[in-house]
Amino acid sequence: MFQEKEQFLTTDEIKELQLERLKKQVKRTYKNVPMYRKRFDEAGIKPSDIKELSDISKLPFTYKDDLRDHYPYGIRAVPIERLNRIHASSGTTGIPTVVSYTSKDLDTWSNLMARCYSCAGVTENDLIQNAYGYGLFTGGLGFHMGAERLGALVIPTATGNTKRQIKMMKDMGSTVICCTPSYAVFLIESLTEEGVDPSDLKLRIGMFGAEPWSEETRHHIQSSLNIRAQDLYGMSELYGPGVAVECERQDGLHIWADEFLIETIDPDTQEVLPPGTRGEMVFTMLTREAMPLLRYRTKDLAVINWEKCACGRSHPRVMRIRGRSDDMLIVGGVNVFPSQIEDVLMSIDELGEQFQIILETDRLDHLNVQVEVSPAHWGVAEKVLAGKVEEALQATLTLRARVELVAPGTIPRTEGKAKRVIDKRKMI
Ligand code: DLL
Repeated sequence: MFQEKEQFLTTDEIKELQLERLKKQVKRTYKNVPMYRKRFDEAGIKPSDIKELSDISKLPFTYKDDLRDHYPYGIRAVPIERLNRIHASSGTTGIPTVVSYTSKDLDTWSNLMARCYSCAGVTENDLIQNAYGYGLFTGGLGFHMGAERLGALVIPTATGNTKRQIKMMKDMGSTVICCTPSYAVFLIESLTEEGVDPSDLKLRIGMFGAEPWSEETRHHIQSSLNIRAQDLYGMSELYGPGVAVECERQDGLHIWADEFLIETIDPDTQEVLPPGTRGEMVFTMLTREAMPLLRYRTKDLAVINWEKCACGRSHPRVMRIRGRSDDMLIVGGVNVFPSQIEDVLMSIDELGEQFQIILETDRLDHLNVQVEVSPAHWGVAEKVLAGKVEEALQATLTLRARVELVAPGTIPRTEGKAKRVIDKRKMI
């Protein structure tokens, strides 16, 4: 098992390491990052005020906008000459969020990703097909470095070219597939089209993340491919993939708490919430050299569970991520998460896996859900089916949705993160 000791640290050991590292990191950050020094000074805080873990609540938050304000090289505690790599994610504002790494950071990240594979049950004997995007996106290189660090064989197919993807999977005998859950769903469809029987493949584990996905989608992927579908969380600001992963119990994602200090807060009042309460995840990176983020506001909403897992690990678990506070749709005053709609749609057998949410407004907001019917049910009693879907959505969302059933294969597929929502209200 890779980094077995780190995977099985006890809660006391984790807390001790966290405090030691937090003190050091706060000192380094104050000394080397002008933005933090200014904020500490303005708030009248000194690094020596951090005496115990709960003192973290004295520190200022860091926001995505802080990274954009420091474009292009971002918040940095080392000179550019010491950087070894950058990644970037494109935002809606047009200014990319750039993140930077020293060679030690890349080493830490590789270890974290290798630990994730290992925790999910992947070993050095596996053949890992990596279908995440290589490039500025952290998915491709993150999964790649981790696979190499683990000592496995990595097949860097990257995104797209689904036919070649399937050919490699068959010919090489890939045992692990890494991609977004929405691409996995598309792969399943493509296997059927190509006439490939999943039982002829050697796949045994899938490592899926980069977007929210439902328990129903997990069942679909697991049963169609006959694999274990593991959830993995990360974001570019926190190295990339590798922050948290499910163990074989599939009962929450273990956050590697010796590297990431997690808090949950009420996004409106900014108050720190007790464990077990749903809130916005806020992360402090405990050892990152190049871009040491303190109390980074992720906007991802989740519940954290500090109870020891049945697998024996004590790293706290983030229970399935419902979505981001900025993904939440407000339709006629009602809060709706796209993942709630996904849950409902995926639980109805007659429907396919692809859907789109279209929001429109005249004076009132309208929630339209376009969903594909499964090939076996297309053209059969559609009115009855549409009524059934509308009723199921109303029961969960407490909101009326207009359902449009469409033919299998008509909603555009994506190779990376799925685009589920078209908000025409913003286009007026
Ligand atoms: O998506 C890094 C990554 C790559 C994670 C591959 C996992 C696999 P960003 O592009 O910066 O980085 O997007 C980060 O994606 O704040 C979440 O909202 C969402 N996200 C990532 N993983 C999950 C997950 C990568 N397992 C943003 N479940 C995050 C739900 C996820 N949402």
